[in-house]
Amino acid sequence: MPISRRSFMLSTVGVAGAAMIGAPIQSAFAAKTYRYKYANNLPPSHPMNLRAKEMAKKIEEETNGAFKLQVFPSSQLGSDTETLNQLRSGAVEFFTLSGLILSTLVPAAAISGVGFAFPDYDTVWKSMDGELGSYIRSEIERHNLVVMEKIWDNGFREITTSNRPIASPDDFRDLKIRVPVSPLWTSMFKALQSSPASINFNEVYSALQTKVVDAQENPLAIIQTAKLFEVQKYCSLTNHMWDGFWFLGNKDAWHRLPKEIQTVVAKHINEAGMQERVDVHALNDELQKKLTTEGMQFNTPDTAPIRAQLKQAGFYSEWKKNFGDKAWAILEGSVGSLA
Ligand code: X2X
Repeated sequence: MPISRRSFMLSTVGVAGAAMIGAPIQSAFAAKTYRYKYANNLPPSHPMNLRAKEMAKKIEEETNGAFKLQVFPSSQLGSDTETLNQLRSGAVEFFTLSGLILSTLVPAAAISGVGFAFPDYDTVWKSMDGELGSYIRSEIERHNLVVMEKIWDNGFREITTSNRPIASPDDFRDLKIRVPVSPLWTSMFKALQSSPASINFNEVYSALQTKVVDAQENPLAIIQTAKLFEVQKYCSLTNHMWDGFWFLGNKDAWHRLPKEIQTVVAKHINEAGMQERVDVHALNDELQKKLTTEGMQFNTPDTAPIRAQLKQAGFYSEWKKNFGDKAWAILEGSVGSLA
């Protein structure tokens, strides 16, 4: 770095200002108080919100109260579709959103959700903290949003239903399944010959309860914390897709913050994300037992014929075309050959 702010200050403020130099960060923080909103779609008890609350406290402490982050869980400010609009307009400053739903604005962001792309968590983090993640982040930035470096974990997704376990490709046929609002999700379940319905997460519980749909798919941490086990009977461990939440920021709101505050905020958001990954992974590993005592019946289908059905239906070739050769090469370079 040629001339840092601090050395610039040192060279210009002279002796009179030297007393301030020991605490340049505090003085920058004291100038103004920033109150920002962070919205997400998950229940308060999900690790995302537990870690976010901790993180907000640490940021406020480290900025001497200059930055206050208020966390709004459970889609309190609106559905994902609405909150994405609020983020773009600046009504909400931060929002965590699945890359697949974000793809309604940033098409490339869906690429991490290609069916069965990731064999395990090691591959997920190597890819998302590596070349694949940086490619997606650069696409997000091109659409005038700020995105933090570390993606937060949602997890590997499993299928729950009220009427039958999913054991073979035939069980997908005509299944009325809720999917998030995202072309890739709809396309994948159509390729499996289901009848997918696009529904925002804040309406999933009631859609299942009133039998608008018979099925949904989510990681166990969500099936537990959102109490979906109350309105679903079977859980089939398909791991058909890994999903994560990009921590997004409104660009103007971000650039209004002094550099010193940006640094503290980004540091704690990324650290909280790393801890949330550990929490979610542990929960997804241990929740099967608990959900069984809640009455859910589990099965583990062979996924090879399900993948074969996706291939045969042209799912991979269609999405390779949609994402383009360059993006697809980054994906396959990260996870191995898909089609
Ligand atoms: O909507 C969902 O199913 C959820 C909570 O997993 C996402 O945000 C993608």
